[in-house]
Amino acid sequence: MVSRKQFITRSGLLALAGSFGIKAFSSSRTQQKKNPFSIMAAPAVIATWDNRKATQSTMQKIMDGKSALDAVEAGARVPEADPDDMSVGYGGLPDRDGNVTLDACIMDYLGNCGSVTYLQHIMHPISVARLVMEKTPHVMLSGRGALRFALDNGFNKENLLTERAKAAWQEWLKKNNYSPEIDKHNHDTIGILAIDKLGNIAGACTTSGRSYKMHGRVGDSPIIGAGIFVDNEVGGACATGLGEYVMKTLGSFLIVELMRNGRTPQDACEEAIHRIAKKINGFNANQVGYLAINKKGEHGAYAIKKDFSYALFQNNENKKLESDYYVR
Ligand code: SD4
Repeated sequence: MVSRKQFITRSGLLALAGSFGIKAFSSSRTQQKKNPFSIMAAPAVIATWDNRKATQSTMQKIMDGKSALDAVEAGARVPEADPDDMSVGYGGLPDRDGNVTLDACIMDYLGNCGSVTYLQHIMHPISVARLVMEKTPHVMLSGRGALRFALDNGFNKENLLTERAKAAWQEWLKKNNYSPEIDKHNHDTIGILAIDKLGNIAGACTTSGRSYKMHGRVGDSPIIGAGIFVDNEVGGACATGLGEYVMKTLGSFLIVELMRNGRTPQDACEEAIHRIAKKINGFNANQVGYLAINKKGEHGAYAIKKDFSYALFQNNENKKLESDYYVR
């Protein structure tokens, strides 16, 4: 029989254990934990195009002890605020009607994700995407709803169309030729992946999308599984280039699944480009570039065509590298 004293002591202990349990549970979304699948690769950051300023900021956050999620958000905010980056955020080239409409998404090591599409007037869509992830039961908010959510959460409404982007659009209007080639000259969309000190991985992607797109067009960048995908058991992948190709083949998800089945990041990126080549007629008229990183910190890069560059910050070095490609 349990005495009254024993009962009080036991139930007290149970209550104490319960409260720890609840605390551990409620903090699991916000507090960094080492994942059992983590192999503890050294921190690494990889980003599409020559986004070395972004990989620098991302690595700085990691070195300051921040999570991969905080780090990729900080990294993505760099080109978003840069008026000279004409594919992302402020200064991005508009749609064919002159509106700057932004797409972004973010994903953490627990599989939480958030996304905004067709967002206007907000300089940092990546931070809005993160709030969608953290403050709503949803993954994606679009257009006016996304804008209202951003304004309700303290973001400011701004004019994102710079004089330079406006002049480029007005020049384009003279010919009004709706087949802009995506190449190194007109594309800097940032897809960024990071592994933090705990070996956890996160990814982010942000863009103003295909320049002079149809009003309302949304690309791959805010689509989880297309623009980015992260699985902390395996690694992550991200995409840039013609979103329609990436969406039709769900490239980033495909790459992560290939890595799950034992393929190297390089091999997986190549296979995802081969899939585009096999499935999409006339695929070589446009560019797609993929990046991947696995939990060991090994990376891969592959593109349809020449001139896909990327930035890699690893082993204390922040480098610009050129990807191998399919069409010779
Ligand atoms: C899109 N994937 O909207 C984006 C464009 C891009 O560098 O990556 N540009 O289709």
